[in-house]
Parts: sequence; C-alpha cells; structure tokens
Amino acid sequence: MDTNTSKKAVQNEPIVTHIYTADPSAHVFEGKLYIYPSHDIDHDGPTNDNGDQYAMEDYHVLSMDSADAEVIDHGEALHVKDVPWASQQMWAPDAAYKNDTYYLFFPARDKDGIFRIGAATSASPSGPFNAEENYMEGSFSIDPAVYVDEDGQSYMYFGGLWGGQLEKWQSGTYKPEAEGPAANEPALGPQVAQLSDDMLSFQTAPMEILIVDENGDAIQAGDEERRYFEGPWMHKYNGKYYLSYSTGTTHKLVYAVGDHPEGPFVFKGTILTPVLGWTTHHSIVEFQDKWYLFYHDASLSGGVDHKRSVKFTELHYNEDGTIQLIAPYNK
Ligand code: FUB
Repeated sequence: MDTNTSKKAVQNEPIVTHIYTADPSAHVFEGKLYIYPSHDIDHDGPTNDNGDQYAMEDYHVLSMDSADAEVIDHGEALHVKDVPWASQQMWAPDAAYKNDTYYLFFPARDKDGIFRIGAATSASPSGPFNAEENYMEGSFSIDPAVYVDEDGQSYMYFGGLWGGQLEKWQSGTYKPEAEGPAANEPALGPQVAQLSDDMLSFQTAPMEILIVDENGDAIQAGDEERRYFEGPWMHKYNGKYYLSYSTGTTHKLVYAVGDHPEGPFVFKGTILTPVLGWTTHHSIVEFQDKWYLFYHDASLSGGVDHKRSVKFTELHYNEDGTIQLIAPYNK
C-alpha cells in the first residue's frame, strides 16, 4: 500500500524517517525518481565484522516526483519469506527496466549461508515483485548494480569483502577459509557479468574488474584509501564509464573512469567524505537535468551502524569530467 510520508525531500536530510533505510539505488522510471533501498531493522543485537547486524528481511520502494517533492513509500515490495532459495539478510538491492518489465536484483544468504544474487520481476516500478525460484546461476557475494548501456546490453556489477564473502570465491568456488590478498598484492576488484536478454541469467561468466592508478599499476590490497571494498555503481557521463564504490575500512565513496563497461578503470578520486556510521553506499542518477548522489548515513539513529537513513545531494562535474568532492556535513 502506498503511503505518502508527508515528508518533503530536502537535500542532505533523511528522505524518510518512519523506517530505517540504506544502500539507495536510484533510477528514473516513468518520469519519476524511484529509490530501491535496503530496509534496516530496528534491533539492538550485537555487531560484528561479518555484518550479522544487517539482518534485513524485506524491501520497500520509495519514489519522488521531483527533488523537493513528498516522498512516497510504496510499502513492502518483496519479503524474504517469498524468496524460495533465500534464508536471511536481504542486503543492498538494485533495479532495472527492460522488456516492459521491472527487475529487482538483490543479495541474500541461501539455505547454506552463502550469499547469492536473486532476481524478481514486476509490471510496476514500485512492485510488488515476484521472485524467481532459484538465485541467478553462477552468482555470488553481494551488492548487485545493473547498468543498461545505450546499445541495450546489460551488465551486473557485484561483490563485497568480509561479510560479503568476495574473498572466499578467488578460486572460482566457495572456500570458507579463504582470505584476501596480501597488502602488497593487487586488490580484489568487483565482478562484472553481461546479462542475458531476459535479464534473469548471466550471459558471460563473471570476471574481475581491474582498477589501476594513473601509471597503469593495479591498486594494491593494502591501499585502503583507494581499493575496492563493496557497493559498486556504474554510470555514463560524456561517453565515459564511471565505476564508483565504497572503500569500506576508510569509509569513502570513490570513483574510477574507463572507456568500456567491463574496464579497466583508472582511479580518479573521492566523491564523498566519510559519513556517520561504518558503511557508506551510494548511487548516482541524472534527474530533471541535474545529477544527484544518493547515499546513507546513521544520523537518524544517532550513529547506530545498522540503523541508517537514505539521503541525497546534488553532484557536480568539473569541465575535465572529474567529480567535485562532496563533504555532506560542511555548511
Ligand atoms: O546493507 C548491508 C550491507 O552494508 C550492504 O550490502 C553493503 O554495501 C553495506 O552498505
């Protein structure tokens, strides 16, 4: 059921306050801005590096007619109990439109506790979504972000360290004891796979994306200011592909630019300085002739890492295509 939250969107403030939300994936569908966030649970359980505190069970879709409109909560769009293959932890989702169908892509733990990525479909951008019977074959880890290129080809970017289990897949199969590369070795990149025309399966095997520095050398695992951690996002600006992501332990949103959606990408800089709370996760969208960064922090809960709130702010490019740094708490 749709609920007008009676809350007008204001930049750099929580866009809704009646529920905790995080990991916003923003898209323009049918002339409106639709936001697909995680729905954080209000619990006081313990916190650990495995992310057990992120115990989310469902998704709500939010929408806005304009950047200062009232925010609509379209209610529960999908619940874990309606996903046959999933057991728990409905983490950061994304959405896409193709074939007159809206697709919701989401990570969750399967019945063996391994993160996989599932798809669900709807005739409406606000859902409700019907989940596929099984997770996408060959999928693993977390944080799917789907980019539909101008030629119609779709790509899924995904992967996250630590609780997101990306380290455990370096051999191609799930190895529970596997650890990440040493500090002086190339960092693990996000994964990318082309999607089939029906958007429900991988058309190519997932491959690791290479992120290099300005000299063409791979960013190293010990370079925590720049190395990939989780939360990939892809957008195109002036013909270039922008891969942006979270650095995790150093709590930044950063970006790298390339000429092809599968990379390689050259590291460029920071988009967002650290926010209140451990995680940082975002999307970038053009809406009504302006560019916006959607992100979250933990301000609504007074700093509780797993009780987050989605915010947004305008994003600006310099003439050379670099992105201007956003420091959201500076007035
Ligand atoms: O919301 C759960 C996890 O926290 C997401 O999947 C990560 O990107 C981080 O925001």
